[in-house]
Amino acid sequence: MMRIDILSCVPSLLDSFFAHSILKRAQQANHVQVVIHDIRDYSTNKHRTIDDYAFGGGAGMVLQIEPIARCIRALQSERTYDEIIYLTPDGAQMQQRMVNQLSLKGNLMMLCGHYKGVDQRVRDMFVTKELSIGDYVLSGGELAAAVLADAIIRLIPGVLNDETSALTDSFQDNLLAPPVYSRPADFEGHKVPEILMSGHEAKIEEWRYEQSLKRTKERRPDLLQ
Ligand code: 6GU
Repeated sequence: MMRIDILSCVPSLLDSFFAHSILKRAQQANHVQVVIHDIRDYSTNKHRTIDDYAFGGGAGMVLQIEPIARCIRALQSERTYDEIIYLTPDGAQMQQRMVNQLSLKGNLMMLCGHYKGVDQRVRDMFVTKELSIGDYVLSGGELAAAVLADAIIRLIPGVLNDETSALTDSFQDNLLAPPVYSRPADFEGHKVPEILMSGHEAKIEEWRYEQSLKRTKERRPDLLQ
């Protein structure tokens, strides 16, 4: 079973996300265990503080190394981690290829940054991979960790109902997904393409491939390079 430990100073942001839908079912079916840790629990002072001013001055607080190191080491005493991932806007942008690779791992740790970030020594000493979800700044790494965990967990065999559906995702083969339709066949004069109701499987596959190619050329020509 895959295990994902997420370290955060705002763990309540993550709790409800993993308590729902596919992610809840994946955990109930023992495909994955997601454990969220409150970094504040590893503070040693009575006010449970975990941040301090930056050396050298400047605006913004820095997450200190001590509580984070204590938390990471406590977890490492229980299991060996394949990757310790720091979610940060200056990391490499997440791509499906990376997500595919991570979905094959056993134990992953994800560290969510906040404020001005974590003390650089956390990154130097513990972190093995730094990832961003895009070129915009969030107030914390929690949403990015949730995005990454969701993208990974849905790839674990057995997690999706239709076991083949992850294979036909946009990006899985550098093509965007084709349009899909359901009933009614005619909504206020807007009709479903005839071919999809022909029952001709090979023709339908060909049509879907053509539509994928057309969409990709129009919307994401960069994927075809
Ligand atoms: Cl991983 N963290 C934050 N704070 N902002 C981001 C991000 C991560 N990825 C994009 N923006």
